[in-house]
Amino acid sequence: MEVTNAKISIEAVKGGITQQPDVEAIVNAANAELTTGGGVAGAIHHAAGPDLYKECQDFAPIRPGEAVITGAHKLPNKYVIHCLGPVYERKKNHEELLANCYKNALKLAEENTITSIAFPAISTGVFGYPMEEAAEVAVRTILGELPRLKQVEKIKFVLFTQADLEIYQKKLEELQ
Ligand code: AR6
Repeated sequence: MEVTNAKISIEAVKGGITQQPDVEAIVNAANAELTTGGGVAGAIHHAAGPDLYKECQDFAPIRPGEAVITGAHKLPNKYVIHCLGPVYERKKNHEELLANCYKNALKLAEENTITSIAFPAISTGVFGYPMEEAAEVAVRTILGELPRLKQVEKIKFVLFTQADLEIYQKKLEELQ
């Protein structure tokens, strides 16, 4: 699945976030302390090695919706952009905070002249955000940011399961 808007391509793929050597930056679904954690964060820290944790400690803690950038160490990428997604709680501002993750990650990508970036489905694991709702926020926010992007040319959504991939593909078709 690929959506092309002028010179920016957006695609959804099935896979692991640490196995995306074709992008300059991968996004981490971090915790506030920027420690190893599980899920995406665990996989990223495991693959990057202990120096990533050391570099992260200068930036911690971060708040929900915030993003910080580090090197990627042993990963096949150049940068890791760490976002703290919101914990899903009904009637709270989780939607705005999740959108801020995508906006702030893209802002850092632009500031660092990054041309390609891969996002996992932030907040949809331990933080309990339903995949369907999270995909809507992710895709809508990214599409809304496209006119502001001058450096980024390629955006990938990396989903862990076929079911999650199909949800994203449907959203990309609906919202483009
Ligand atoms: N590659 C791509 N997607 C993955 C991978 C992977 N290697 N591993 C899991 N997913 P989560 P959150 C999917 O829990 O909800 C951590 O422990 C997973 O199926 O990683 O933002 C941190 O330390 C799910 O759809 O992130 C935080 O404390 C999605 O990625 C907390 O969990 C996100 O799952 C963050 O929770």
